[in-house]
Amino acid sequence: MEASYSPAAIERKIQQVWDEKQVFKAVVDNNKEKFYCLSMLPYPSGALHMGHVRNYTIGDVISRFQRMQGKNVIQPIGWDAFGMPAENAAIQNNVAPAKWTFENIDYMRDQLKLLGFAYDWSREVTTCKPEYYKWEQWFFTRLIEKDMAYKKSSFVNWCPNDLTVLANEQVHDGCCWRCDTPVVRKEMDQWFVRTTAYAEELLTELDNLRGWPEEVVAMQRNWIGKSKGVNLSFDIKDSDEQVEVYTTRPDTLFGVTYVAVAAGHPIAVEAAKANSELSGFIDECKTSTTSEADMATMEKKGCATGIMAIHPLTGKEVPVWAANFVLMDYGTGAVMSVPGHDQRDYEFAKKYNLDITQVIEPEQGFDKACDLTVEAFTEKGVLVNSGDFNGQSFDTAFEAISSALEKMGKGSVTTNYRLRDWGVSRQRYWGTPVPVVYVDGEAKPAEDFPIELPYDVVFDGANSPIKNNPDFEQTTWRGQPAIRETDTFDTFMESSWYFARYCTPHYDEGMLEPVEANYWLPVDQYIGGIEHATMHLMYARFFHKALRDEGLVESSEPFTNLLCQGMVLAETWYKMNGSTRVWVSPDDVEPTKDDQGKIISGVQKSTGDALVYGGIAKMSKSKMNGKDPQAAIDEYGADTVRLFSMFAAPPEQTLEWTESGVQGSKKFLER
Ligand code: ANZ
Repeated sequence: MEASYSPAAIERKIQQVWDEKQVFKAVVDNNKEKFYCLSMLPYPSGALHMGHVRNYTIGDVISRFQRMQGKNVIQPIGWDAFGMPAENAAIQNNVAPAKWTFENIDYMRDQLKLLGFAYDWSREVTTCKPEYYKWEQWFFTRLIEKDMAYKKSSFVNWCPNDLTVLANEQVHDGCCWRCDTPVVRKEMDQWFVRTTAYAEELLTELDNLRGWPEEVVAMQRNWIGKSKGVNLSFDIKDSDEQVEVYTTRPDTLFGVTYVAVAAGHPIAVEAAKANSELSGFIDECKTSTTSEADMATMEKKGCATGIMAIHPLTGKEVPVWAANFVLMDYGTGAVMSVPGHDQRDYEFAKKYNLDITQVIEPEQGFDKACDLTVEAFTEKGVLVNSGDFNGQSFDTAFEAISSALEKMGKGSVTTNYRLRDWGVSRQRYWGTPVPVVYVDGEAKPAEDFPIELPYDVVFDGANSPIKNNPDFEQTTWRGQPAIRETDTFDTFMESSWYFARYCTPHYDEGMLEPVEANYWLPVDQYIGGIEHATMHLMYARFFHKALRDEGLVESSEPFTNLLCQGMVLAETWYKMNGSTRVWVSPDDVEPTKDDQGKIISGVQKSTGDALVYGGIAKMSKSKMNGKDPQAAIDEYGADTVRLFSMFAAPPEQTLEWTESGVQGSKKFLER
């Protein structure tokens, strides 16, 4: 018999009774209104942090409230269990990623139970298990068959430290989001999912997401980046060829003084064959990063191609340059450069001594000065130096110039999206194997699922143990010898449909059982961090539409209401060691405050050293200011921790963790 009556022991006992009676087991009940409450699933990194505790407490409170309203509530939880930290831990500590992951899950599941969350544990989903990912593999082969997934060679962001490809979104200031290593460009074969096929629907349905924070909707809108412009072509002098450019400012056409093409553009590549300076420049561009954010700020560089283009309206000749700020995979990979009215073109023209012509003048009464000796004038205004179009406004000129071009067969109005197809190949081991085999080098969608990732592996440095491994690679396809794809999926694939699988977690005849899936979906309340505003939430919306078009779900959007909880903050303290800051845990500080309660200074309890107060910041390992939920539970009990996370701040706002606040919550409960 257990002799201890500690709060933790009591909570464990309660949870055990709940589990046995399956108190929170959600079943389809057509007599009741359903409510699907979901917190974003955790990555099993080792232990819960306060951000988890806050998110899950919010979800638990909402679920409880909805249950009290008489609704049939589903509140599931699971594990986003593939991903690189498991591999890095494996390399460092010599333990297989599977073992590391499953141990972490066991530990964190206990922590969740200790916190008393009313989950339906019978629906627990673990994404690294074949019974989960085999359906993702099956679905991917369906996408291939529908031409919604394809393979192509492309320049990718490559992290030389993690030995893997990164999505554009995973490159921050030219560096890897995980390890901060400068990212390089590399040409590789990659699998892509055609997210762009849904660009327009992803955009228009944002208008119906009234239960989402406006900020997230705006971020998604920018991410999709729809623009209306004109594709128009310049003839190439002494040739039958043309160069096509994409512009959103056809009104500035008379101000074009050069054409700039991406370093990878066929025109540049062709011209480089007889031009060593140009080929050197192209090589240089191949290795430097080109995330779109960097493009705006990096030093503009270029090289003349020696080719002349002919202006479609004036007939004047303008030089063609290869330039590092032109993206190969946006628009047509070429731009008409208008240095008078585009700042990038301006900087480039100044650097290489190219002409700058004014063709737009501020409208009367407009208060921004136009001085082309200082910078480009980028506002819309009235046309000048533009022949028959002088005096026209932006809208009139857009119409008039594009229809003039159209009549000549030299241009047409088009729509462009910034959204790119989603590159899903990763070169690491701990992920879902891409379900493709090669027969005589030709890619074929796999036919038997799952294609299992071997759990028992030995690591040799950072290289994936399934690469160059005959046991994994060699297989057959319809009786013929075949070679398996050894890339794995980006882990965002698993988190793009888990919310649907929770509805029918053990169904084995298909990816989803339609009656149950359609009863619960869409999720009524989704809760997660704002950092997922673009990637995860965009991919999940895309996936849901793809599931719909496969006939698996009826709804078009996965999440009706979205709550982005604020970050959990805490005080930071440090001392100086030479010129570096050494951060000290707030638990180890004796602060001195003035009579208003404002912190003036502090002393480190363990050493007696004087400390500097560093202000309030997001809890993080690097600043040593994270409060371990386990320690808080041991000290105050789970109820106090839950109460404090709900009452110290509204859910959307930041929450400052203070010991005095927590003690207040405890006193309240005791009373
Ligand atoms: C001439 C021009 C004049 C432009 C001007 C802007 C201002 P959004 O709105 O984001 O779609 N552009 C087109 N393709 C490009 C590429 N592959 N790489 C880099 N830049 C590219 O941006 C469209 C504008 O971005 C286009 O309009 C083009 O520059 C540039 F006063 O054309 B513009």
